[in-house]
Amino acid sequence: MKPNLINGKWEATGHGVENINPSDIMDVIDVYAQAGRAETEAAIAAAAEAFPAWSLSTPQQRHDILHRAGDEILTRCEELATLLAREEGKILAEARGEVTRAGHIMLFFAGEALRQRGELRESVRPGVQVDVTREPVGVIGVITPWNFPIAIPAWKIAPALCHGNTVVFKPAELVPGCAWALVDILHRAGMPPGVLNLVMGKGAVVGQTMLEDARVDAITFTGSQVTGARVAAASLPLMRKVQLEMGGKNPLVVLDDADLDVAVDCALDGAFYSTGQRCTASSRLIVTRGIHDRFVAALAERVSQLRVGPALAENTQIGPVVDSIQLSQDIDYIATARRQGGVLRAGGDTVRLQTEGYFLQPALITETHPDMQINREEVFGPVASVIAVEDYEAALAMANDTPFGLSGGICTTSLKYASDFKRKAQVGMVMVNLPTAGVDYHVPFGGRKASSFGPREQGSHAAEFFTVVKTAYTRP
Ligand code: UN1
Repeated sequence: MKPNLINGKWEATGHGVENINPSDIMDVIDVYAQAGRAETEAAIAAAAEAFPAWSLSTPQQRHDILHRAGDEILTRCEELATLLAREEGKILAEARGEVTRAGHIMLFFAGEALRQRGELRESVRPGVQVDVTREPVGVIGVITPWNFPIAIPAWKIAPALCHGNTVVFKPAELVPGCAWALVDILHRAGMPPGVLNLVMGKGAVVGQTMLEDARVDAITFTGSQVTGARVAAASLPLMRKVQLEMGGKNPLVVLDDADLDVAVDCALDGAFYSTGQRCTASSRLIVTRGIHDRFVAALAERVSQLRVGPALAENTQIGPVVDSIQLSQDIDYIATARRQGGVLRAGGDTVRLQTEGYFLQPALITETHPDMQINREEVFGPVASVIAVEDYEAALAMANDTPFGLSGGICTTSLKYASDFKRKAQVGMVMVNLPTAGVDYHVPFGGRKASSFGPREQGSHAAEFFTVVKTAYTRP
């Protein structure tokens, strides 16, 4: 059984749960310890106790640990990618990309530890100096989703540690393998006891304990809107900082003047790669009339040719859906879309293979209206819908007609429309002639409206959440 890490010790307390491969449900990857309330409280206490010393550790010490961890992740890329593909279902090529991203994130924040910035200001009063510095926040609760099992934990834990905070990390129940590997790597890279704690287990137990404990100074969360709202509600009475990354219903606008091949490639990647299980997925394809039929025909052709298969098979393009609950949800969304008048132009059926897994042929649904369920709610699967519109103005209005605001894209050869869309799309990230998903690791990540709450993740902007500002006045 793989244990939890509490106060620098591996603790295999409580019972264990099996980690199952969604490409082959007979394949048990390993058994992982489940923390209860007592273990979670011990982890929080350890993080609180470790904070004063770690907050005063030198940038060199933090740099060296994160650098060693980044190097190890990159050196073990193939092995970690195999684990990721096996436990989450992302295909091997995508898993390699994600592991590499996690390694690069560690190295970026290793460097960031050495790039601490402050400001020296002249006071408005004579003889007084003012300096503005950033200090760590304290104990950070890190709650991560299953869809990026190593990259999202890396992009929350690395900045937390880099800026001098201590961490209590609760990974998603479906993907403890990558979480355990990441914590093991950081632990051996030299984390002092208590600075990084791993508590695998149920949201209702581990997550709930973290929410209730006032010693947790800040929580960074990626997951569903419902859980995000719970994190916010529990944190407000404690005046706790929160950073929430939740769903998306991301538009990809395709205009008449788009390069058809570019538009089809963007839609295929953005909507269906990673089995559509990305909060940045292009799930609403908003297409102007002049290109609509050509675009739909070309995309439907490509979608029906996508090779669905086991994540570890080298020629697979689309891996399985993560579990049976998600699969039946995806199927329900497709059925409701058809009942409400959508036309299933490609895919949408489950796929039987040699191994039993959660395989679904990606689905393209056309002739949809903006008020249909498929265009309002996040599916989080390989399902995309097409909405036909008259012109650019209608496309922009449609793109913004959603409670979400994470990413948005436009395919066009017009500088005028591209510039206008970049300015007016109500999203945190906007892409021109690129898929709405697949982001860089060194620049801010996040959205608006119901998609995100709190400061941005990633890059130098991560300091906003993982530090607090201090203004010091001195009369020498
Ligand atoms: C990406 O599109 O490269 O949960 C990353 C998610 C996002 C990460 C998307 N937080 O899907």
